[in-house]
Amino acid sequence: MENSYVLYHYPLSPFCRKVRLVLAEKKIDFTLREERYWEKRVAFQKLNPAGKVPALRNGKEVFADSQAICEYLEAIAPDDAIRLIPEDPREQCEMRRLISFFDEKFNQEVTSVLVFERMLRRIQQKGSPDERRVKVGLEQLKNHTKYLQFLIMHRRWIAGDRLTLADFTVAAHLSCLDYVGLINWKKEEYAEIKGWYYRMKSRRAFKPLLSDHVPGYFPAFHYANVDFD
Ligand SMILES: N[C@@H](CCC(=O)N[C@@H](CS)C(=O)NCC(=O)O)C(=O)O
Repeated sequence: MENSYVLYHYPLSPFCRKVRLVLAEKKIDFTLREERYWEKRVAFQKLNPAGKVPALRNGKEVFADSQAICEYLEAIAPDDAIRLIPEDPREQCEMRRLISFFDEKFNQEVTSVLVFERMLRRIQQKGSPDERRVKVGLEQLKNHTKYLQFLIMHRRWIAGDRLTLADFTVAAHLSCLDYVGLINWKKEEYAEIKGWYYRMKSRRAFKPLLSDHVPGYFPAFHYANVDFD
């Protein structure tokens, strides 16, 4: 496939991580361009009027919004590429329900709060962490973990019997939280989730994410180790 894809991203954005994973799973070459979206660079605002990452550029064409990008990639990838959207409408519906649950509710209550308070606040020079927000975010993480545990106990993958975009969505969120050291894999509540995350983390497409390094913020000690030690 003709390829000059450039992904405008920020390393600890779960939405960008999802797209990076899907591009790699589909073996589509791309280059990464880090975008500090909060600086509101004029050229980037022109590229994506929503001002958000990820945005995927191919020459003059620009694709934005992680879910729209992933669906586009599913449609244009060669026939022998891995399929990540089920054909069955019921399975599709369940996959999309879970993607929107994690990209909206989980992100709003957990990922965006904790990643901002633990890291982005300082990078964006917005003062020291608001510990009250951290506490609420951690409490919400506990509640959502119960639901994730429930899902994993009843199905092989997040949305059912097969690997779908929903798995990459959830793995992208968890990997951000894991980078900032907010997941204690030794806790009982992660027992089943850990097995699933191990399967995700062991995939070749995941490797580049495990080498991410935000200057000045080392990832949690176990972050890059597939076996969590
Ligand atoms: N629904 C969008 C959400 C993307 C998003 O909110 N990205 C954040 C970074 S994690 C962003 O760029 N925020 C900038 C803003 O809201 O102005 C997607 O799935 O791509």
